[in-house]
Amino acid sequence: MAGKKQSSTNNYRDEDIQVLEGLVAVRKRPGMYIGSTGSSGLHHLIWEIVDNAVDEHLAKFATKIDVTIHKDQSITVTDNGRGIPTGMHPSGVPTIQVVFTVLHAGGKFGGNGYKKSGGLHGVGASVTNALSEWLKVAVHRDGHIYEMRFESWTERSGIEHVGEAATKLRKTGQSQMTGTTVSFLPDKKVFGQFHIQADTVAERLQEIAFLNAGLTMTLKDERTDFSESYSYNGGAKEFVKYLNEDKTTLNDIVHIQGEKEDIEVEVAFQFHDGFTETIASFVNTIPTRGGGTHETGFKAAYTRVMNEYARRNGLLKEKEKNLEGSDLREGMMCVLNIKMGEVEFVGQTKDQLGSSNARSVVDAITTDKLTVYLDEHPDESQMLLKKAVLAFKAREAARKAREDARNGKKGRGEGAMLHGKLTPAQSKDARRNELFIVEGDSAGGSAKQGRDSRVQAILPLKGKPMNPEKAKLGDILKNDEYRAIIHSIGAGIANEFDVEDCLYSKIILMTDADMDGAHIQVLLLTFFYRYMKPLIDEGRVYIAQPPLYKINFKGGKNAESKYAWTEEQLQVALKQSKKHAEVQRFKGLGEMNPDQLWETTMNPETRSLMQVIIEDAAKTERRVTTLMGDQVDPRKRWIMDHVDFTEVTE
Ligand code: 1YM
Repeated sequence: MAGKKQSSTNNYRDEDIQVLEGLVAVRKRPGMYIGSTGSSGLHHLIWEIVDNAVDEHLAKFATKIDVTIHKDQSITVTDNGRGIPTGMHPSGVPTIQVVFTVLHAGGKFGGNGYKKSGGLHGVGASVTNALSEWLKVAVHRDGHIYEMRFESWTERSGIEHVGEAATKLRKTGQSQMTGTTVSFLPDKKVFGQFHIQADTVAERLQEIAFLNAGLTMTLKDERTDFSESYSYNGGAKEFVKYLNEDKTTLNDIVHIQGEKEDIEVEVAFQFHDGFTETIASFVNTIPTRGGGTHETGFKAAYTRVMNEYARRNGLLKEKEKNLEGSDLREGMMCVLNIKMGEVEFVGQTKDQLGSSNARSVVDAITTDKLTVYLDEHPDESQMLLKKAVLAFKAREAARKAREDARNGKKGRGEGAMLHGKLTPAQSKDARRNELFIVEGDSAGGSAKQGRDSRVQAILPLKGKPMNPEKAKLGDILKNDEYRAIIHSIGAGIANEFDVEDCLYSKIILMTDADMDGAHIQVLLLTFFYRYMKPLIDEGRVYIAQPPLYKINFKGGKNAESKYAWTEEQLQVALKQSKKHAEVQRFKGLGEMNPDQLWETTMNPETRSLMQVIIEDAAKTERRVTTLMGDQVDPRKRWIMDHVDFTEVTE
């Protein structure tokens, strides 16, 4: 037995060392664990802790989660669940210590209450600890209060200590309540001078509340005295109502709920008079922006059930083709939330549900419930089907007109739209071709001369396009700039848009690096989002990254110049050269000659492009409406919250 004791002591040491290495790794490469050390990564620290509290709700124990942002920007998250177990872990340290110092520990060894957790997705509370100056836990459980504190610090010799236990697990009082409180201060050494954004937190808490009927989420910001509480009994249904708030809706919200094979499914959807299809999907309250098996199951069932209904009721003749999913879902606002155990995420960014049983379960439940719903609501069903038939016909007609135009036949007036603005690429290969939409004629001129004419097409725009969020489709079709874009892309617009017909693999927005350029970008992105969304969904929209500075080195015969895209690059370039340098801040693309524009911004070998993606469907939909729509108050509030007016810009 002595031998055994010896070895268990050794194990404890081994384990301890491993633990330290784990957290040091997080410090060394935070991006690997939280994506970035910018604002998104900073807020990730909060999500990790909140996720554990939400898991405790999913395990059916917690009903309330409170988040407080303190004046010093430390954060406190409290839940009223069972409290993290306060016993010893087999490795010889308290379980609480393992939860906060071992990577991926969340929910792995706590027993069976944790079935429907997002645990595997979140990298765990230990990451929050690793990137905090300090973190403390208080657990109310079994009549006692237990506390423990962790700290990160650097010895004078330079040795780093990351998220180490700074106290033992101590009993500090008595309590008849149960629950967990975690407080932490994000480390400035990691995040610099950071700012916790109250409304980013509020939005996520509200989203969680929508997705978990019966869970109350509260937020208190002690910096501003803001406080809010979110609690919804309608779940996904209320979420859809909220998302469609400013829209003209066409039907009552359809709400589908069911459980099968231990997977809970909740879907709510409602149609509006726009064309955009928004499916905000979640697994255990975690957004799955890449979609996945649950979305596939829903879409397949929806398409099948609607077509079957149409045939049963004579709305589709025997000879007619089935209606396509995209036609049926035009203008659909949908929230899909499932709760399941052993979640499997796939895809490069792990934001896609891979679990195959989710597909069949969501399909089966949607099929059952939707069939009943359609039979009970014949008027609505007919209206939705007629709408899809119209969408289908419009798309087919538009496609035929485009084909005719391309084959030299005259479309109905469409051929006249081909004006001299676009400089096309020589190649007709859509898989290789790129379209540059360029701000201003002078930059357009440089781009034309500098481009690779085989595969790069240039479309210069004059001035600012109109705000598509405030315009009607009719106005857009009359607008010269938008007409030129629609025609150049060649795939129609709105409900007639068909990404298959798009003539380019990449649509690249190239604007000046100033306020006007940024504004044009936002207007064009709104246009693509509202009227050609499949282009964004397929990852075909990009933003060019022209350099911000040109550094002209003087002296001697061989005067040379360099470019810098960031302030840091500029400083490095200046330090590296001993020659006298003159820094020029680029005011616009037009200041570059064709060769320079090619080299810095257009050459696929040397350029860098920013790909436009939709991270969170619900959030994007809300943001576009707030920032681009016609209501002024919500926009003002957002701007006051997000824009730092002390920053001096030229
Ligand atoms: C404010 C953050 O972390 N709550 C929380 C965490 C746990 C439990 C309850 C819990 C889980 C289990 C059993 C179980 C966690 N426990 C663990 C582990 N709120 C917050 N509330 N009893 C309590 O998994 O069966 C990790 S998280 F692993 F220790 F069980």
